[in-house]
Amino acid sequence: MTTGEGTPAMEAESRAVRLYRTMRLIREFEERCLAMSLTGEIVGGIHPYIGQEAVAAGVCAALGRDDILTSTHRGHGHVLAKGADPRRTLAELCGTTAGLNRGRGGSMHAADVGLGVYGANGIVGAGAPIAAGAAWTFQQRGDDRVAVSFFGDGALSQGVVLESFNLAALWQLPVVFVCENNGWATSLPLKRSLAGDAVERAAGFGLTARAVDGMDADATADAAAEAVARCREGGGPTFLECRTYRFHGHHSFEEQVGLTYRDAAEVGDWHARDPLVAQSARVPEATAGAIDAEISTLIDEAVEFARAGQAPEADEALHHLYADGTTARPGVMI
Ligand SMILES: Cc1ncc(C[n+]2csc(CCOP(=O)(O)OP(=O)(O)O)c2C)c(N)n1
Repeated sequence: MTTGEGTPAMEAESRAVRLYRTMRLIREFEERCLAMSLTGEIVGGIHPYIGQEAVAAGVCAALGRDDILTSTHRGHGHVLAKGADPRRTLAELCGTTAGLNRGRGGSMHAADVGLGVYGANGIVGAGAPIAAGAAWTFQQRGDDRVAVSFFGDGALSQGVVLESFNLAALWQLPVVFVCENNGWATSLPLKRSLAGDAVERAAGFGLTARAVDGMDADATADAAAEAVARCREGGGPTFLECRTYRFHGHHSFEEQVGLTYRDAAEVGDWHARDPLVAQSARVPEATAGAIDAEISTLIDEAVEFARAGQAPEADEALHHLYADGTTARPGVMI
């Protein structure tokens, strides 16, 4: 459990400690996933979130259990920060029936609806209208729940994202759009894909909009808390441009291919601002050490759990595609 609401013992912990635990969990999870994708245990590889942990941790620290989020192809960090079980998340990535989605979703479509994780998503920008739709439902029902949509800078010119901005502003929906601007969409730098400025673009739709240091978990958590409070008070949507960086390639296989589109000095500059190192400096050394040991054990257990899983049966491939009782095609009952 790593969201804003936790056990009584966790409530007593400082926000700095909780942020560090979430970030350490994501970092270690992703490092193991990288290794497991290179050995083929995770088929198809992953999009590593390493370097961006402060965004998922900071934003999810502002959310309660009933709030929801939509995620991206680089989604493990969001899923874990909202409180998903690392064992079942890793099992999902390994395609086993013990996974969050019985192994049907994999890395890019891991979801845990009960926790408000309305899915990682392989389609760039596709989570924005889902989050806006959820926010519309909350508004119609008079709930004070909030929806968050995470997406990358590459989604900033996706039509469906801009349409979501428009309706969110028009209807004052309780949604927070979190753009994780890591400067690159695969190998395309943002300066070659975005006309104008991201914050000004969102403000042009009538959204409250601001840039945030996405390498600083505290700053991100503060900005998210303010945005979420505004939503709950009926003050409408917010756009946060979280400036961050991915430390690894776009995809785990990129390093095997050895692509070199990013300048070594640029990569080095961002590494020097490692958000996990910055956050560890904000918690007592002994506490950080204890969390590191706790997470290491947790991830060992997750790896063991995932490795022990079974692949789904081939003749069940069409199961769980539709709600119970719906017919996929004549004669095939799901
Ligand atoms: C609609 C759509 N177009 C293109 C792609 C191919 N694609 C996958 S990831 C990606 C780059 C996304 O960049 P960004 O949104 O900045 O996220 P990041 O990878 O930096 O986290 C692209 C173009 C896709 N998955 N969906």
